[in-house]
Amino acid sequence: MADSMKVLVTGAAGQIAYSLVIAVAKGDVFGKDKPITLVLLDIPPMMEVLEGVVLELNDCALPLLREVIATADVAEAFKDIDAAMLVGAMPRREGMERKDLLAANVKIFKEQGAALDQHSKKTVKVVVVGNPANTNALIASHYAPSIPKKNFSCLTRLDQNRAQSLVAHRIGIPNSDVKNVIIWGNHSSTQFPDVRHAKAVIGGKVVAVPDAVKDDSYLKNDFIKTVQQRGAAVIKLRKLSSAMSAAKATCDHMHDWFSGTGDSWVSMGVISDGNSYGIPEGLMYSFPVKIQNGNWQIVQGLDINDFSRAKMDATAKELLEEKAMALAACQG
Ligand code: NAX
Repeated sequence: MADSMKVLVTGAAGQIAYSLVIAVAKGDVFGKDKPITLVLLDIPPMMEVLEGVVLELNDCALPLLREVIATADVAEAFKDIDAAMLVGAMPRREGMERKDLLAANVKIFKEQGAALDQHSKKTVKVVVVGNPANTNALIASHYAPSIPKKNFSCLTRLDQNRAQSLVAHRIGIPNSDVKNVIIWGNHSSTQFPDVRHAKAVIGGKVVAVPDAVKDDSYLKNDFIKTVQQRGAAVIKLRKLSSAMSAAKATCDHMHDWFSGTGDSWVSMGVISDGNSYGIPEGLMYSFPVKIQNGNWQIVQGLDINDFSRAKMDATAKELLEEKAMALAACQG
């Protein structure tokens, strides 16, 4: 439909998508005045489940939802889209090694990168949620050379939201009164959640988060570990991985990319330019970014101490290894 925004969600029969598609279709992401055409992609064995999701979406009678296209055809799914939320991925099975998981996903994101290149608008904005999210996003971008690298990103907003909520609870203030929490690096257990530059609003005054928390040992140890291991903690209790919170974070990520961040920063996995914080060029690395008119810029000039340096380098090293493994798998 000509006046609507065309949004693709992959892995659309899965659990994250179940919370995500309703939020997109309700206007929570692209605005309450923006009609939406929703494209839902999954694999052929999931088409029946996907048809059920379509019935439910129709049954919501949503004012902004103009059309729903459910398909297992990659070319059809990527045609003329304005935004892509790439959630579908091959899950890690028992006994599977990291490199096998990477190789299986590289195949998916190579195909989807080529489909973006061939069928999507050149202005499309892409967020990869499916794991390993950073490297999957890198591969999709690699196989879509006609689309600017700045249009590709991966989700670390869930990690940011987890970190923000943890410190807000610790200080005893609303989540909205904590700003500028940073996630550096990979969406994996090597990520570095950093609150050194974050601000809290307490009694109307803006205070540095470390001064508000007053417990450096907690911030350097338990806090970091809790954020790094939060996904595993949810799986242990729910017997399923984070879905509602992952969908909410995906909405936050896309909302801010399209609408801007004002004076604060958010964290996004984006392509490293080689000139920011000593991170090698060409990695899909999570940085603090400011967004204006749909364009993100890495926040520059933050002071990095030895503790942070070591953590930022460790997660970059893991991403370099993943990148090498993924590119090798592409040749195979
Ligand atoms: P589900 O297993 O519920 O759903 C995944 C869906 O993707 C399935 O319906 C499956 O058929 C589909 N799929 C598989 N291959 C596909 C392909 N080639 N094209 C289209 N669809 C395909 O998983 P869910 O809980 O929804 O999680 C989805 C992904 O998000 C996983 O890779 C998961 O690890 C990742 N996560 C990433 C997070 C992040 O912060 N970046 C956090 C949450 C989540 O763990």
